[in-house]
Amino acid sequence: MEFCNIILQEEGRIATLYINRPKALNALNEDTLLDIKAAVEYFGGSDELDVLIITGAGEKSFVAGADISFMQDMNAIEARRFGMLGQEVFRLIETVEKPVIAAINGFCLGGGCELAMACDIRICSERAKFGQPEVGLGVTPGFGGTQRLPRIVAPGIAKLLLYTGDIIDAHEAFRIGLVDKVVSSEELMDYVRRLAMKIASRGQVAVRFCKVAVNNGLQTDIDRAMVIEAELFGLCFATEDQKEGMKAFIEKRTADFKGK
Ligand code: DAK
Repeated sequence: MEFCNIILQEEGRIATLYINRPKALNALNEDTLLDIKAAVEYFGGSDELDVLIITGAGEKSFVAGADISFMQDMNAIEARRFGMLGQEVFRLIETVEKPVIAAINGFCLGGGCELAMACDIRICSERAKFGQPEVGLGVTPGFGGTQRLPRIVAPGIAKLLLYTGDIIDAHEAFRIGLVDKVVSSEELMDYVRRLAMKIASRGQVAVRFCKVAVNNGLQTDIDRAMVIEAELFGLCFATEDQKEGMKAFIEKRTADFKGK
């Protein structure tokens, strides 16, 4: 596939998407969002790929935000369209029925933090910095930040970050629950690849159903959420993976899942 501003690498059943505009600290313009959209659609539709890792090319940045130069002279209609494109792409990441892991290697600001929040799991290096600095530019976050941040961290902490635009370090991001693990810069990609491979070694129908159950269950009340879980749990018993997983346990061997 041809992309302008990303690199998509495949290794076994893992795909790694590098946002690749290091000169602009990987800031997101329209072309980059369209590249990400095409790559996620490809990943979602591929029978060969189980887990997607999203990271930033270069040493310094995951994504330093939406591209300020690109947005600067937009009128209201253009800004609305750009906001809706970002929302659509990030919602696609959130709803694609396969795990997506953010490997956050540096600046994770504005649209970058919003991209990371759309991923299922966030692992960062000790060098990572997080924030929603949009109010300092006279705008609100536009790619879902006002909605996902208070769903991930406590609402008061989300408002603290949104109202001040303050930048926090990796350990503070971990403390408030914005990231799930902090590792050294040198370790980051190895750690995330090992995590992706571990997830890919499990029954993939079940992994995907877990994503659906968590995401859909969080959108509704607990009684309806339990029904969602029960239906997906039941459906697992229509898969070869369930037969193989339980047979392998009884036979004291490692399961050989086929994702069917
Ligand atoms: N956009 C465009 N270029 C950027 C950029 C960005 N977000 N961030 C960095 N760059 C560029 C810099 O302009 C510089 O380019 P040159 O001058 O070399 O050509 C290059 O990357 C290196 O940056 P610095 O020289 O500034 O590097 P430093 O190490 O000194 O500083 C920094 C790193 C990350 C602290 C600093 O670059 C910075 O503050 N960047 C901006 C961070 C930021 O404010 N991010 C939030 C962006 S706003 C909406 C839609 C979307 C959004 C909102 C509304 N609607 C449609 C309603 C989303 C908004 C955002 O994400």
